[in-house]
Parts: sequence; C-alpha cells; structure tokens
Amino acid sequence: MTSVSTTTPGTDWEYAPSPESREIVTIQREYNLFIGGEFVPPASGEHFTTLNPATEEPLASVAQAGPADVDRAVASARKASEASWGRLPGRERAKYLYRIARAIQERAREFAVLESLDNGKPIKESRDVDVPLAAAHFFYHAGWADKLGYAGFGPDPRPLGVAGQVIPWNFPLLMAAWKLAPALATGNTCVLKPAETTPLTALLLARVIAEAGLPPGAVNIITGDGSTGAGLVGHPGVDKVAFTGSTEVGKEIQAAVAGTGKRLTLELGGKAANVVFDDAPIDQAVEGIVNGIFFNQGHVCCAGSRLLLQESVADAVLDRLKRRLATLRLGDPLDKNTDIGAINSRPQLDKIEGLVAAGEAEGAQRWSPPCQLPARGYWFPPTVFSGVSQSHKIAREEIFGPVLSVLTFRTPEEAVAKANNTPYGLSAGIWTEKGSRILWMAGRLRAGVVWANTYNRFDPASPFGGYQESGFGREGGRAGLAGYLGA
Ligand code: TAP
Repeated sequence: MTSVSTTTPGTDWEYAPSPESREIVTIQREYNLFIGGEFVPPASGEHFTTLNPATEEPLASVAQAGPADVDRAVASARKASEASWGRLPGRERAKYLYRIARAIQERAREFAVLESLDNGKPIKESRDVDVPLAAAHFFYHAGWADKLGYAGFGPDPRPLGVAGQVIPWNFPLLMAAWKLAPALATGNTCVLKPAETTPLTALLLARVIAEAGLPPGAVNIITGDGSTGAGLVGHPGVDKVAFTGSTEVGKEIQAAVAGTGKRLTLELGGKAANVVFDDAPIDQAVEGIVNGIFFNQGHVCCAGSRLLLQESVADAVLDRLKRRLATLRLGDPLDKNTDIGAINSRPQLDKIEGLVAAGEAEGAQRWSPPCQLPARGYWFPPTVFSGVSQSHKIAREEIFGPVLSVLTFRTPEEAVAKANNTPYGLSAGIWTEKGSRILWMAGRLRAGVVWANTYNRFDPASPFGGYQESGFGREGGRAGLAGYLGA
C-alpha cells in the first residue's frame, strides 16, 4: 500500500514511498496469556483474531481469558505481592524498571512497527511519540521507587496490593506503561488487560518483562474482550482498579466497584476546546490545531476536537487550516511520510461515520481536502465542520476520530463559557500572545490539563487526568503515585 497525498494530483510534489520494513517484527501465529512469568494457554481454550486495520489482514490469534484465567492471574499477582515483588525494597524495584525502560529503547523499532501494524497509527507517531514516551515513563518511575518516603506520603508509604488495570486501543503500549510503571514503582503487582483490537505490543512488553527477570507474577497480562475486563475489575482479589477508556464503561466500572473498598482511578473521554484568540500567531496555531485533532487519527482522549476561533480571525484561520490539511498524507501507516493512518476498527469507523452524518443532518458544513482513501482497511479523511452550534451532537459528543468542530466567540468570557459547556473536563488549549490572558483563561477552564501555545504535550513528570465525566485520579508525576499508595 502506498500513501496518498490529500492534495489535488499534479498540484504539488509527489513523495516517493518510504516504507519502514516490517522484517524487524516476528509475529507469532498464536499468543497465550502471560501469567506467573510465563506464557500459558487460556483455560477457556478460546482465541480471537487481531487485524491490521490498514489492510484487514489477520495478524495473529490471541488468547481470550475467561473467569478461570482471571482467577489464576489475580492469584499469581497476589502471591508476588505477598512473597516477592511486594517485599522488595524500592532500590531493587528501581533496577527492574530501569531494565524495562532500557529494553524498550533497545527494541524501539520493533515496538513501533508492531504498534503501527496492530493499531493503524503512522509509524512516525509510534516511533517518535508512543515508544519514547513509554520508555520515559518507566525511567521516570524507576527514579521514584526508592524515594517514596520523601514524596509527602508519610515516611513509609505502603502499596495497595494487586492492581487490576484495563486499557484502550488508542495508545496500546503507552497506556500499558502509564499503568504498569507507577504501580510497580510503588510496590504493587499488576494484572493488565489490553484492548481486544491491540494486544500485540502489550504481549511484546510481557516478553521484555520476562527477560528483565521480574519475579513471576509481578506483572500478568491477560488478553480478551470487555468480559475479561469486567471479570478483572469485579474480581474480589483486586485491591485497586485503574481504567482508561470510554466514559460509558467507566461508569459501569464505578458502579461495580462501589462498596467493595477497592481503590479506583478512571481516565475517560473528553471533548476539549482549543481556543484561538485574534492575537495568536496564526501559523503556529494552525500547526497546533492540526496536532490537536489529527494526531493519531483523532483517537486521543484529550484531542482538541472543538476549535473555538475568535470571530475576527475565524475566516483567516479556517482558510489557512484548510490549506494545511490539503498537505497531509493519508495512507500506509508504515510509510514514514504518512500523517494520517487507519481508523483502528470497523466499529470505531461506524461510530465516526454516524456522528459525521448527524453533523450534516443538523446543518453544519462539512469539508475535507480532496482525498483518495485506500480500497481496503478502515479509513476516514480529515474532516472539518464549520457553522457548528453548541447544541449540535458533533459539539457535544466525543467522536474519537479525525473530525474537527469549529465554533466562534467574541470575548474571552464567551470563550470560557463555551469551552466549559461540556460534561467532560480533560484538557484545553489556548492560543494567544498575552501571558496575562493565558493565566486568566487557565484559571477558569475546567480541564485537568491546559496547554498554552502548544497542544498534546506529554511528560511523565506532569500529572494527567480529568474532571467530571473525564474521570478522576491522575497519572504521571507525584500525583500519579498517590493512586497506588495506602496510608
Ligand atoms: P472502552 O470501550 O471503554 O474500552 C476500554 C477497555 O475496557 C478495553 O480494554 C475494553 O475491552 C475494556 N472493557 C470494555 N467493556 C468493559 C467492561 N464492562 N468492564 C471492564 N472493561 C471493559 O474504550 P475504547 O473504545 O477502548 O477507548 C476509547 C475511549 O477511551 C475514548 O472514550 C477515549 O476518550 C478514552 N480514553 C481515555 C484516555 C484518558 S487518559 N482519559 C486515554 C485513552 C482513551 P475491549 O477492547 O475488548 O472492548
């Protein structure tokens, strides 16, 4: 498959294909569950297929963990909590975390290619964002492991025990790192369930963890669908539940965990406002808008999916944005020139198409650059809706795709009111030359993260998390450790 420029043919330079080789990756025909430090067949005897969403080619058959497997994984984590990992001093845990971080760096190309194959994201993103940030997360938390007594949680903070962790498909390796690194650094043991459509990098990470020599059972990785996730979070042997995913499933989990005494953190959806004032450097803002919503095909919980433009510059910004979008290249995720890869699954594509149809039906104006979509696989062109009002479905619901809804405002007060008019509260962006206005806005926006003159910046030292329907608890930084420590 070759990448297709979204520009009109003949009006720009053509790029030669620049595919990353997939030779570096060996995909097994069949994968088992990682329990107690080894790969074991599922008691259920069942497997499911994971696909390459860019081609619909089956990649591998992956174990479906049933209730007996969840039991076994939780028992193995409990044993490690009581007998090995949970008893190690922080300085010893740190060594293992450093080892995992170094191994991710050493195998970075392999992780990146495998991530792009299983998820559909462009190789330049898996190579330059997902994998380095995953390694950074382990490095960062390795540094904390022997300093927890000085972190303001009391002189000898204790782990909670067994963490049941469920993650989504949009950043499969990175979300695994976000969950495992802080849990392990604080002395907890883990049972992690990756998303059904993207299990492969978590299983490669399992191999890395086994090679790093962690005590058996410190990390268990069980693959499966939503029923496996529900079995894990509902298991009585789990002390802490950490979930990243949709608000809908987050609410179900909160109900299931209520009254059990389990600790819970939820990282859920978002509908972030990216606010551009008339004094903003427009070219920079346009790059930030593109990064905000078209990075990772818009499959980003903190995506800047609502663009709020100050009325006096709205036409100029939209005009430049459209010109910029016409230069994006959509196609083969393994091509190093590709900007927009495949949508991760058929159900997600259906969801995007449904919400876009609702946007048109409600009267917003839909625009996409000229764009030829590959014949096979799941694809959606970069799309901009203008003339959007706050009551439109596309202004309220999370689309989780490469679709931007554009609204306008006149005053900073109106921008704040519109930005906060959402049940979510994960992130926001501000583009302005005035530092005082950034501070004024940041104090009023109800969002866990506010970026100023940039967007989608992540750092393991910086806590990330939401308000309202975007969940509670933080991941990253000192605040992220709190979710894994008891009194
Ligand atoms: P979900 O459908 O919620 O799935 C997330 C994970 O939960 C998957 O592993 C899923 O398994 C599992 N699951 C499904 N039903 C479950 C249940 N009843 N009990 C326990 N686990 C269950 O979300 P998704 O479609 O994978 O991800 C997209 C959503 O995640 C978006 O809304 C996005 O905003 C959010 N997200 C949030 C963040 C942060 S940090 N706030 C980060 C990334 C994504 P299957 O894969 O088998 O369905």
